[in-house]
Amino acid sequence: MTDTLLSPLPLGRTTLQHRIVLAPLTRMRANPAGNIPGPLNAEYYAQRATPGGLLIAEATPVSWQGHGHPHVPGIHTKAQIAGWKTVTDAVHSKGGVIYLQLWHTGRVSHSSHQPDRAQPVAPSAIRAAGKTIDAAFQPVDYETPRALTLAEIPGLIDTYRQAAANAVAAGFDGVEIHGANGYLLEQFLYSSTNTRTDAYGGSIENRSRLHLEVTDAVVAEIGADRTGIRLSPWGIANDSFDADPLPLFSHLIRELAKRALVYLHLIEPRASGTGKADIVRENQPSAAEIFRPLWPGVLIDAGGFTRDSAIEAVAAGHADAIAFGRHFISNPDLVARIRHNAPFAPYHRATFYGGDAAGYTDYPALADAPAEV
Ligand code: 8OZ
Repeated sequence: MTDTLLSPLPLGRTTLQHRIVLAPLTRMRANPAGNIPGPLNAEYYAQRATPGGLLIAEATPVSWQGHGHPHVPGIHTKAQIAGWKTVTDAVHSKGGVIYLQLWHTGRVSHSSHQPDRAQPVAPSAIRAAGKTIDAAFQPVDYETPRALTLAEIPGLIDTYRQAAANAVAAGFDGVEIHGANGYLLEQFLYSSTNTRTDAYGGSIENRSRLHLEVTDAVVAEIGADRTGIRLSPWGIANDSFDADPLPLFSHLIRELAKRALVYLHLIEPRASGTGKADIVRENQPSAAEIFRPLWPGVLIDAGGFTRDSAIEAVAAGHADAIAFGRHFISNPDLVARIRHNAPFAPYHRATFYGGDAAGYTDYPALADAPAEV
């Protein structure tokens, strides 16, 4: 039988009942006192949970140093673990499966988010172009980061290992390493942000090293069958750029394939960087189609999918599952809408980041939608 978007998919220690995935989405609605998830976050994720459906919870810093945005939940304190436990319990009570995305923002942080207002860290002291937001949601220029010393790298890797252990303690079914979108790991990977001359810079092997060492540490802690990774080949988010992505990602994905991870999650180049705007880059290669032959395991694909293109991508075998972001924000019952071919409700970009229930938990499901007149 041909695989379809609504057919089951074995994934690590569980079997998904369909292949529609909630993409990891930054929403900046944790309690800012301690960056702790709470009841509103539990309600949001539970609204999107379905029996055997995979939710990938938002990018979550592995340490205080990893933070780079206001009101983002962490996974490095006891209170955060307890907060996340209420989220995973709410999702599990609806039969859902939930992974946590492990994050370090690197150079695209800002000193206002750092302990003791320290300089953000990065592979090299190269500032990102453009602006970010400070702890008060005000626009500020990026700062020049401090290059991490070689001696700091084992400790950095250990923060990912500890965060994975914390995620499991918080009830997550697994973790996804955020290796994409111009954050710390991708800063190591890309030639434009990594000019190091040690074992973590220069050759493709060296620039891929941190991704692989972080992966190995997480796998050793919680198992390859609970460890996924997200990559954005040809990505341009957060002023990221690589001179020659094809050999770079071919090497990295071949190496990751040896680790038999639970999944590889790709962001299509056509949608890279669209978290912050409705831009679609046309005429880009399809990452899933290019890298599928290198990846024997489960492949999740993301980036501007519609119902039809998601059905097609799975039926054609380009991907095993499809992650939806923006449409899952405004359609808590996205899975039911896809099942019944019901229209998607439009999303409101102004309420993506920060705020309260408005634009977060108040999008109605179809059954609660006001009747058409
Ligand atoms: C939008 C705003 C802030 C962060 C990503 C975690 O791009 C993010 C993010 C997106 O992966």
